[in-house]
Amino acid sequence: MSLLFSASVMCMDFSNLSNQLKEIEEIGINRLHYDIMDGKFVPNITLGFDMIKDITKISTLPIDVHLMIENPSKFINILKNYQVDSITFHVENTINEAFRIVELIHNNNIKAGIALSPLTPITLIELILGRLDFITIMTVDPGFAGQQFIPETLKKIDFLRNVKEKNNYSYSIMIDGSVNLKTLPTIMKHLPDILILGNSGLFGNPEGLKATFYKITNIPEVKNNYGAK
Ligand code: S6P
Ligand code: MG
Repeated sequence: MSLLFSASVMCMDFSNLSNQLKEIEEIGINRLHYDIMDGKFVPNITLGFDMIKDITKISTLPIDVHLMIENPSKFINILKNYQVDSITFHVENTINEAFRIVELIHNNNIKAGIALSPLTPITLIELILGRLDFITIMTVDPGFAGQQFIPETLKKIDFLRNVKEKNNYSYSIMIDGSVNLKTLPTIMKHLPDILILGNSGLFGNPEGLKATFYKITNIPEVKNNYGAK
């Protein structure tokens, strides 16, 4: 297994965005995590669509969009014009159209993912798992950076790994929310595929991005899997 890291754009320092984008690529971060919130599905508003264009001028990393909005299907037709690698939407407000949305995303040659808020049971998406490229297990309630980790969510990873193995599915399991030096030894017991680093794990650390990421990748449980082929 080869563990990947994704950096949360909403947690970056916007006064220094282009340097931070370059630096995270240099230090070995593998992907960019781009949160879009509308103040309705979650009580916060974050990044808009247009900034993706500017980011792709600076960064070569694949961009994963995480939609935390009402009516996500309405926006796939906008996002298809941006160079994003994947679009993830939440199942909690799309239960009657999840298959349709996945198809719409795939028809635009974009990878499709579903995110689950902490309290959403993993069995809710069992029937659609074979069609997904990514599943995001939220380990905090969606909406804000810097929240407290919810360890009960980690058992969802075990379920997903089992189903994936049994059925030969190809999705990657992403962990989003409070991934940091303190929580990683516990998270790594469940062997996720992609870890999203935000405020608590990377950008909020005064030691700087390089030193912080070095520490993260040297946690023994991480070191054994990071970069492994
Ligand atoms: C939260 C959002 C996340 C955050 C990231 C924050 O709703 O989906 O992607 O950007 O998780 O990281 P942290 O470590 O500060 O919780
Ligand atoms: Mg997110």
